[in-house]
Formats: sequence, structure tokens, C-alpha cells
Amino acid sequence: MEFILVTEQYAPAVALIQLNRPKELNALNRQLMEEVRDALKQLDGNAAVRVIIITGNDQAFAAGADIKQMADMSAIDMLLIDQFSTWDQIRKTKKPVIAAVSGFALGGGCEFAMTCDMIIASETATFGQPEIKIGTLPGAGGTQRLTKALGKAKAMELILTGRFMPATEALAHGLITKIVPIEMYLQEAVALATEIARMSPIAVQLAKEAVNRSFETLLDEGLAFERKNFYLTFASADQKEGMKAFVEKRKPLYTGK
Ligand code: CO8
Repeated sequence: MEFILVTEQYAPAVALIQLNRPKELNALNRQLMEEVRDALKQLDGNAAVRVIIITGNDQAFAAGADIKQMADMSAIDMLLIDQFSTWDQIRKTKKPVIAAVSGFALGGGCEFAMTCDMIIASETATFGQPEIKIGTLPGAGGTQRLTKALGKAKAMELILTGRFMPATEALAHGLITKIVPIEMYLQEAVALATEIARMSPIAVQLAKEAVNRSFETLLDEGLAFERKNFYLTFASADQKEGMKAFVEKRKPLYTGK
């Protein structure tokens, strides 16, 4: 891996992917995204990992897709290379993915963070979709995810002006989970990941799927999907253990079965 660093056990059962193109503010070139795709696939299939954190550095989560790499491409080049397809793996990952964001999360960087399941931000984190300023528009889900999180009026303003949004504003509108001091954002993400990693991985996977379904379907279908996944947890030993432990007033011991 040239542009990312992967630590399989950054904390017990918690893996870390760090975007590592600091001089370019972690601009997301094709190779970097292919490395992210491969790492996510590998970690998702690794039973020793239960939660995955993706981070950048203090200055930038990612300042967008690599403009230098895209600048001269034609529409047909873009279509044939179809670099968006590598991004699909973020969404397909079954385990929870937490973005630990500090500094710039712009354009594709903001879309990348929003595709993760939760965002823990440092107080310096800045979100935005500035593509309009370079003659294009968000292409990796920004118009959809920002609008779902912030509502039409706010998303329209941000996308049509390219204005950067501070973490406080992102929190107020529900885009992110939490803001912490800059020296703590990764630590906070690890604490959240560790808490989730203690739960039944089966229930976590099914709950994640069901929450995501609420964004992808009408309420009726989402509710039916959620209910089906809820019932399905009753086929697991972990559900039996979890409920039994509650009744017996002790801590559950989950096996992933
Ligand atoms: N692409 C390529 N290089 C970048 C990018 C980028 N997105 N952002 C920063 N860099 C590079 C700069 O060119 C510079 O390199 P060099 O020193 O070689 O010139 C280095 O990083 C440092 O950047 P700055 O000197 O500009 O740093 P500043 O602190 O002055 O400014 C900013 C920081 C405000 C973040 C500024 O760099 C900036 O505006 N960057 C571009 C932000 C942007 O427009 N992002 C959207 C890109 S388009 C996009 O993401 C489309 C997504 C569609 C989905 C993608 C599917 C593939």
C-alpha cells in the first residue's frame, strides 16, 4: 500500500485505515481509493476485526478527489475508468465504519466521510462540497447524502456556493456524531469503536443494514426490512446470550455465532 496505512488491531477488534498523502492534503487519487477498497474488503472478511476506523491527519481528512488527476479527462475517459465503482466498497462494508475527521473534508473527502456510518470530528474539521467552484458538482453521493442529513435548503446553499461548513454547524444539523478537541478525535473514535465491538457482531451488522435501509427505501419497506432483521437475530446464540445475561444481571459474552 503506497497511499494508506492499515493497522489491523489498532485497538482490540478495531482496525485503522489512515489516508496517507499528507503533502496533497490526502487528495483521493484512483490508486488511493483502490487501496481503500482492498483494505476494507480484507478487514470486512477478517473475523478478528469488528469495527473499522478511517482517518487522515490533523490537517486533512481529504481535500477531495485528486483534481490534478481529473483535470484533463474527457467525459468518456471518466465513464470508461468509472472510478466511482471502487467507492462502492465503502457502502458495501458490513462492519461499522467510523470516520475520524480533522481539518478538511471537502468534495470527495466530505462524500467519503458521509459514506461512513458515523463521523467523529475534531474542532478544526471543515466540511463542504466545493465542486461548484471548479465547474462541476459532487459525484460520489454528496447531493444525496448531504441533502438527507441537512435538508434541502441548507444542502442547496452549500452545494451551490461551495461554502465550507465548520464542525459546529455540521453537528447542529446532524451530519456528525460528535466534536472533540483536536488531540482527541482519534481516541474518541477508538472509544466509540470499542464500545460497538463489545456488542454482538451479528446484531451490529443487521442493525447497521437496517439503519442504512432507512436512507434507501420508503418508510414502509424500511420498517419491514428492519423487522425482518430484528427477527433474524433470534436465530443467533448471541441474542440468547445477550438477553439471558440481562435477565441474570451479568455482562454478556458474545461469540459471533
Ligand atoms: N486535488 C489535488 N491536489 C490537491 C487537492 C485536490 N483536491 N487539494 C489540495 N491539493 C494539493 C494542492 O494542489 C497543494 O499541492 P502543491 O503544493 O503541489 O501545489 C497541496 O495539496 C496543498 O494545498 P494548498 O496549497 O491549496 O493548501 P491551502 O491550505 O492553501 O488550501 C484547500 C487548502 C482550501 C483545501 C485547497 O487546497 C483546496 O481548495 N483544495 C481543493 C478542494 C476541492 O475543490 N475539492 C473538491 C475536488 S473535486 C471532487 O472531490 C469531486 C468528487 C467527485 C467524486 C470523486 C469520484 C472519483
